[in-house]
Amino acid sequence: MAVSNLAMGSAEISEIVAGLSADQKQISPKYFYDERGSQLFDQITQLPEYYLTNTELGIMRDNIDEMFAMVGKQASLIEFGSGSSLKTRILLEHVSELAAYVPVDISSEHLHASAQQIREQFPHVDVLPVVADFTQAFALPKPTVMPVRNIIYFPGSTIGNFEHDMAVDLLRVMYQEAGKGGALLIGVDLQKDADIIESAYNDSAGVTAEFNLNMLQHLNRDYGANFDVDEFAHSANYDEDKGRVVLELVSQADQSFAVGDTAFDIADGEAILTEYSHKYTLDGFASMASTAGLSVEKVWMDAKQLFSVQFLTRL
Ligand code: AVJ
Repeated sequence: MAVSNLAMGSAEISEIVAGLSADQKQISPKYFYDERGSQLFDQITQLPEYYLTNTELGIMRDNIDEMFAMVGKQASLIEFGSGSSLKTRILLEHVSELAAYVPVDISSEHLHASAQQIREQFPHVDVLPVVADFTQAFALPKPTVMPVRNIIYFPGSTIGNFEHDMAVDLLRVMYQEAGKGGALLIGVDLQKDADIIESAYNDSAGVTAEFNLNMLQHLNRDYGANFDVDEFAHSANYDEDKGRVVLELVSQADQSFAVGDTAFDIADGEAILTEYSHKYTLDGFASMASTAGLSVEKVWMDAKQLFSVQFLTRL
């Protein structure tokens, strides 16, 4: 079992080794999400300091009728990333007469389990899961009912994980998948007081620290690494100039570790970058979207303007 896991992960191992060989050691945030990491992320979304999820949910609840009016009837709702969230359920409950719901995820197991749950809860919805890496163009399934338009749904400010050029590339894939007459509904976290942002990534219960450190456990378990997890510490800082949170794992000693056959040295105080979480201004996001051929038609926010849900159409 462990051996076949390693064999299946050889492309990933090369990617991990390349990231750790760079001047700034780094590991992609996608390695947060093994089973334990997904559980920890669910816990994060319920932390009092982590304003993102609850604020976005509130924005959805408060504006769902207006959102439905913009989506229209007989649309195909295409969700980039996991399709089991509460936000998706709010949409499916209120957006009646959907032609189809198409969750797109790279993890087939997770995707099919959540698709099945959605089918049970919404038996009238044509649920057509697609296993794909959504950063690349992929083929859309043909629903039984011909959709009037495609709506790409990308909640959670996951767009914030991508640096500017990669975010534009991803928005271009969405533009393309939306097709003629298509639109995007996307959750976008906003720039705000640095203390609010830093607390969201340095919670008092230490869940985010555990989430960050779990990445090393995940690599030890599934990718033949041998990190001494106790010798690393969680760090999260908001870089106000760049408008992004930088998550790192900081080495607590001069030490070495290996990933598969490749050995690495890391100095005391040296960091491994694990995640960027970009925060946007409304103008900054609109200009990034326009580079990808998209125009912001509508922005919904909470009263404190912490978070936004935005409706974008093709220019
Ligand atoms: C799922 C990428 C939106 O950036 O806030 C939460 C991930 N990292 N706490 C975020 C995360 C640390 C989250 N995203």
